[in-house]
This record gives sequence, structure tokens and C-alpha cells, in this order.
Amino acid sequence: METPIQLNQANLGAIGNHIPVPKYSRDTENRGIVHIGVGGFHRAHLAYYLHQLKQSGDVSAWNIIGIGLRDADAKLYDIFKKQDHLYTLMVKHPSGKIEPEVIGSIVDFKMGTTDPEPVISQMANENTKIVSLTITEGGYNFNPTTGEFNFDNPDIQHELRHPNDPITVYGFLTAALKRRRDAGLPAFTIMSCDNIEHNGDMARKMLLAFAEEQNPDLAAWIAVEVSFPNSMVDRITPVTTPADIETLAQNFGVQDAWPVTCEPFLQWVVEDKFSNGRPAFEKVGVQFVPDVGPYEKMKLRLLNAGHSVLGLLGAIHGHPTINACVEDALFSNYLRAFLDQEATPILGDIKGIDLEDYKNSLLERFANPNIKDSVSRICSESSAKLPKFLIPTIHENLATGGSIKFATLVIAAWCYYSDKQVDLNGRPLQIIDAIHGKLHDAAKETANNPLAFIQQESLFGELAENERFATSYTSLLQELHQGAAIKKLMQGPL
Ligand code: CS2
Repeated sequence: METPIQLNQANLGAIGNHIPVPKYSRDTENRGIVHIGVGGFHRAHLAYYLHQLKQSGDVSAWNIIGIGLRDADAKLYDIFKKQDHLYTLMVKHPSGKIEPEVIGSIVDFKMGTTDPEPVISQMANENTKIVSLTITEGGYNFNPTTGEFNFDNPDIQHELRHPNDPITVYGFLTAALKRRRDAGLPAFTIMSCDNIEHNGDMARKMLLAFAEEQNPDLAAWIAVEVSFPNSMVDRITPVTTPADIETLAQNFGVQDAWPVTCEPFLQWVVEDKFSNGRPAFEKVGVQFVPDVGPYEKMKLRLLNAGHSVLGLLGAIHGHPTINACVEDALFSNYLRAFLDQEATPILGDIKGIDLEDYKNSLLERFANPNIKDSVSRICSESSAKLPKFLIPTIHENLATGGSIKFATLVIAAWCYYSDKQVDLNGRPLQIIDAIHGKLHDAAKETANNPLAFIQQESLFGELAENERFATSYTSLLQELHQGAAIKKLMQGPL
């Protein structure tokens, strides 16, 4: 094989002989979208939709300017600089086929960590029509139990006192919106693309809570002028591995320091509430609906919760990936039983969707052997995910007398996982969670008080006080502590 070609704008002609590349011209002029949180998911989803629109020759197609608000984003900043903000999206099919394509819809990337000014002025620029977000479930800064804004966060306290020195997304949004209001410019739309039920409403509620405290006049203006469409976003996007970089270089001749891998499936359902215009995304398959609520709930309570069920049980058992989990009949039966008996009953009918088909397709997507989505990615930030994906299902089933046995074992497994931090073969687990230490301490404490873990009210609400849940949870946890194999416990409810 010849030496792989370095990915950058000048080499696109040569790379185009190997894999598809952008056909449209790329300039760094701001045309519409400023995006905060340029992770793999954004690059496989919104940036890809926009790329498709531009490939189709849509003359009004916009572009994206990426923003990094975390020190860790410096890695992407450096790589993007070298690659003229180009990256490769590698779509991995179950057959083993890989379809790589160079994506060009992101044209610039700015860091807000050392000097916030370029980011604020970018967002305040009149050409910015939409600020979109993938800041993860944890990035919204709410208390999962009360649903209220967390003013205890020291970064938030700093921003409240120093409006010109923002740190979090809230400080940047208010600084930019204030400038727009003062300059008589229209507000931008704030478009959340995170896995949170009513993600737009959540972004609105949190931003208004912050703005009320910082500048009540501005808050009143935001409440009237800014729209926050809710959306359901979907595409499984595993963490890029060194092997992916190698495959792209060896098999396709392209040197890209950070390609993104994803499954073929792609979905985006959005409310058509944009205060300052939007791209014609419907031309590339985006569904615009008046109320996205039922779609969001279906996706979070089936797909995302299903992932967590497999992830936590799989981690303890020692399965490395989601496809390894579903190749194991016990795990796939368990997942299906959870989906059918605990998640589906609370969803009710969803207009235009056949839930049986949806669940069948989930199992197929999870089984894609080429995706190798690691259980460590799925279990990462469980403290932000489970209160959205799984714990509400338990509460709702407790209220109606529904089944809770499948989900209860997952919570016991989460406690065990946080306590021991190794799988059943003694291999260390890679645990990534913003409150890792707190989870570990609470889980350890179960040796003295079996309810200690679920008494963390900010995660579980009043769950520990529910006798039906507490009894079955405590006995499962005890069995785990006594060395019972997770597979044996999984057989129980089946
Ligand atoms: C996953 C999601 O993070 C998780 O736990 O469930 O990242 C999931 O892969 C995406 O939401 C799929 O759209």
C-alpha cells in the first residue's frame, strides 16, 4: 500500500480517488450554526445531515462553527487545525463493510477556555441563526431528582458574579444573547441534540433559571425571543479506536487523526420551532413534527435504557462490547423481556410507530458485530444517564403495580460495579463518571447499610423508601456480595 494521504483541504482531490469527499466549496465565513460540544455523536449526526444537504447542491445550505468549552477539547482543536476541520465518517455495516466519507460541513473550531471573547462574538454575530448543543446529559446542570438548576456548581457561581467571564454553556449563551439584544439583533434558536426527554424544554428551563439570577431583564427577553425545539436524535457512535485510524490508513489510504465511526441507522425527529430560520433538513430525511415527546420517550426508555441494561450487566460479567452481550442468548432474552415487560407498558401507543418493529430493529442494531460499541462507553456517566433512561421507568411501574424485576437487578449491578470496580474474572473495569468517588463510597457503605447506594436521593429520589423495590434490591445485592454469578441472577426473572 502507498503512503496514506494526509487529510486536509489541499489533498481532497487526491483523497477523492479513494473515498467520497465534499463536492461543495468550503469557506470559514459563518453561515448559520454554532455548535457546542463537537464529540463523535455530533460529527455522525447533525454535521452529517448538513453535509448531505450541501452535497445535494442545496445553495442555501449553511455551515457549522464548532465550539469547545472544556480543556479536553484542545485535542480536537489541534487535529482540526491540521486537517482544515475535515474528518472521516466511517459507517460500519453488519456485513463487515465499512463506508468512509470525508465530511466538510464544520468549517472552523474555537476554544472558549482561555479567552471567551472569540466564542461570545461568534455566537453574537448576526449570521449565527442557531446554537446547537451536544453537551451530554450531565452538561445541563440540573438536580436529577428535583429537576431544578444546580446553583451550587462553582463555575456557575463564578459566571453569575462575572458575566463577561463565562465558563459553562449558560454563561456563554447569556453573554452572547445579551450582546444581540443590546445590538437590536434577533435571537438565535437554541437546539439541544442531547438524550434528554424534552431536551429543548430542559435547555430553556435551565437557561432561564440561570439568566433570572444573573440578569432578570435579559431572562425576560430570552423567554420571549429564543425558541428551543425539542428533538429526538439517534445514531450509535462508538468511541474511535487506534484500529479505526489504522483501517482508514491501510485499507482506504487516508491519514485522519480522529475519524468517527457509526452504525448505518440515522434518525432525527425535531419540532419545527426555529426563531431565526433553519436549513431545509427535511430534504435529507429529518422528520419535523409538532410534538416530539412520544418519540423521545420511546427512544430513551427503549434504546438508551436497553443499552444501560446490557452495559451494566455485561460489564460485571466481562462482556467487552454490546454486540458480545446480545450474542449471548441469556443477555438478549433478558433485554427483550425488560423492553416488553417493563419499558413498553409505560409508553402507551405512539402514533405511526410499531413498537414491535422498533424493538426488533434495536436488537439488530445492538447485534451489529462490526460496531464493537464498548460497554465502558455505555456505562460511562451512568449517574447522569440512569436517572433519565431507567429510574423513571421503575418509579412509573411501582406506581402502577407493574414489573420491576429486570430493572432492579440492573440497579443492584450498578452498585456492585461501583463498589468492586472489577468484573467477575477480577479484571479491572474502566469506570468513567463525574461523581465516580461518591458512587464508590456509597456502594462501599452497603456493607453496613444495604440501602446506602439507593439512598442517594439526587439520583434515585425516594426509591429507597419503597418497600417493594428495597426488598427485592437488597436481596439481589446480598446475593451479588455473596459471589452469585450475574448470569445466575439474570435467570431469576426470566
Ligand atoms: C448510549 C447512547 O450513551 C449511551 O449510553 O445509549 O450514546 C446511544 O448510543 C445513542 O443515544 C444512540 O442514538
